[in-house]
Amino acid sequence: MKFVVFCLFVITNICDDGKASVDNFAPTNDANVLTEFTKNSDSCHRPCKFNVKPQRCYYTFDVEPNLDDGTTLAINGLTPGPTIHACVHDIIVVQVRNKIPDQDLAIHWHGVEQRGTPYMDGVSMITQCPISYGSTFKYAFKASTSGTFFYHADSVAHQSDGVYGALIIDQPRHLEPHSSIYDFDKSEDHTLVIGARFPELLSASLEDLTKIAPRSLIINKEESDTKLFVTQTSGYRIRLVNAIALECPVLVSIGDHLVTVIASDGKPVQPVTTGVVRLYPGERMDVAVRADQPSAGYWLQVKGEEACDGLKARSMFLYSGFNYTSMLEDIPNEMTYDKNSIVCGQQLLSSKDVTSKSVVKSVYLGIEKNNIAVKDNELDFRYLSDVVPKKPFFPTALSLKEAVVQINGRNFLYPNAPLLLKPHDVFRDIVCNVGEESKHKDVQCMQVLTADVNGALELILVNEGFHSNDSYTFHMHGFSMHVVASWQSPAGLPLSREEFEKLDKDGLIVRNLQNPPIKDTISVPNKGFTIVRFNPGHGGNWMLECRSCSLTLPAAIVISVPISLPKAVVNSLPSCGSYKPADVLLN
Ligand SMILES: *[C@@H]1O[C@H](CO)[C@@H](O)[C@H](O)[C@H]1NC(C)=O
Ligand SMILES: *[C@@H]1O[C@H](CO)[C@@H](O)[C@H](O)[C@H]1NC(C)=O
Ligand SMILES: [Cu+2]
Repeated sequence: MKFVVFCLFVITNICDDGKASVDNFAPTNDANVLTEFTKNSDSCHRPCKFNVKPQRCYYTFDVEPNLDDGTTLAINGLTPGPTIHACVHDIIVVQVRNKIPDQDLAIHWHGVEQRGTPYMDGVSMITQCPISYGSTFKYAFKASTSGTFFYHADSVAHQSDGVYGALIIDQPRHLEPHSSIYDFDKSEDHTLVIGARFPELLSASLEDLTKIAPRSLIINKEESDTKLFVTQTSGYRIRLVNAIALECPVLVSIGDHLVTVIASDGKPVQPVTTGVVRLYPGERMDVAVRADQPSAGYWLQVKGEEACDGLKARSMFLYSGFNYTSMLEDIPNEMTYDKNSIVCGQQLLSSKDVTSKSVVKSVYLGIEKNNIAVKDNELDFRYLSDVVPKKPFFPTALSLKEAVVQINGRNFLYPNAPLLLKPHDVFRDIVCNVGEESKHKDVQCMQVLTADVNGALELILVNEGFHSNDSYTFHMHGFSMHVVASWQSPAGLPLSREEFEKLDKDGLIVRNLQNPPIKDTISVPNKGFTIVRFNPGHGGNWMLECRSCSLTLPAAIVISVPISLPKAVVNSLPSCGSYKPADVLLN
């Protein structure tokens, strides 16, 4: 059994200063130091020094089909999109232009807490109106904590098609708890974003996404040609991002080298050294590796699991002076490892002890794959639009052939109006409270868990496993969670709610309340559970979602922490349905 902990987040308050323009948003106490900036993209990529003025970092993302291959979407022509580099306290401003014909878009900043800017979280119909074809949305948010993050399209299909990229927030080196372990932190060269390629555009295949299997894995842009240059005896920090949306954990190893894991999901952990690490979809891991082997070229290998089983990618890990021409023809040996030596972020310990706060509310989330008895035409898997009925707001499957993953026996229903911005416009009869889903007769309802800004929450995610052998990865928006316990039945037996509650009552479930890993992305093992605790701390509507579960109907809940947004902010944001006719859009 793994244990985990819980701790109290520093609660700062909202930065709403009532200014109407989103671009002007900035915590008031910082406003005077934000004068220095340029509009060059990457203008913020600089060594982060102590006591230096924060900057505004400007980016423009044009998201459009890549005409060269016809099977990907690209940002400014690239998959992955540009890496955002900032220093902690900078303001990141990204102007997103949707040029994907007839589709709606939103970009989510994965791992960014959006304290005070919940409307910048990038979830269509929850935190914003989707960005319709031909329109632009300007995201602006504070780089409030340092670490390795990434961004991706809100839609699983758009993310799978290539709309993702790295987001690195640095801090002065002396503040990095593990900087003594490595010599160089070259995030521009040593960030590896792992993606999957598909034979066709998922977002153009609305009929049945579950039939489309990934064809290959890529590291940054390449299946096999990314190069990392190192000099002998030096130590390097390498940032790994699993940017795949499907349930594709990946294993990563670097030739004959050991790696020391120093951070998981951007948060420092007690260092652990191993030959191979596993990242679940949406997870990030920072590792330190020393070039302590004979000077040569080595293969950094990535091996897919589950939905990506059998797929591989590799990069060259090259000692300076080594002529890698010979490696171009080389096929590396199979990655070899001892299963017990695989290190996952969730089993690590936080590098700092956390302060536990007693839990106000403990909530059971039973996850199970169920056959649901509905015909295709009884379901509308899309958002509802008041303005253009049946316009596909959000690419997702339109037919349902297989069982679906549910939380407490229901699938999430996106509301008819953006919940955060227009809560009073949301139809009341689509809402169901988490824990009381059975009162709602439909398969889909908007599952809401209302939380108090100061009330520590415990979420018990039990993957019951009566009808499935799959494990699921969940991602929490807005907060980092203390993963206080995680367990999988060694006997391979399904776990019912009654059995879980009995185990817990009998004191057989040990929670690590001292130094649990602090994560935004967690794995819930099949026939097992993961227990997290967190203090909501800041208002907003925050999704807890199993992205990989949602190729048909979404498996998610929204955690609603009361907030009152200034009218001026709400009015300055685009409203839903402000569509333009299709052919005058992109001249
Ligand atoms: C690297 O090796 C190849 C073939 O072995 C050779 O043709 C090439 O000139 C070498 N490159 C350098 C920079 O030495
Ligand atoms: C799960 O695994 C067990 C044991 O291997 C097998 O008997 C069962 O059919 C599997 N269930 C599903 C839904 O695949
Ligand atoms: Cu996220």
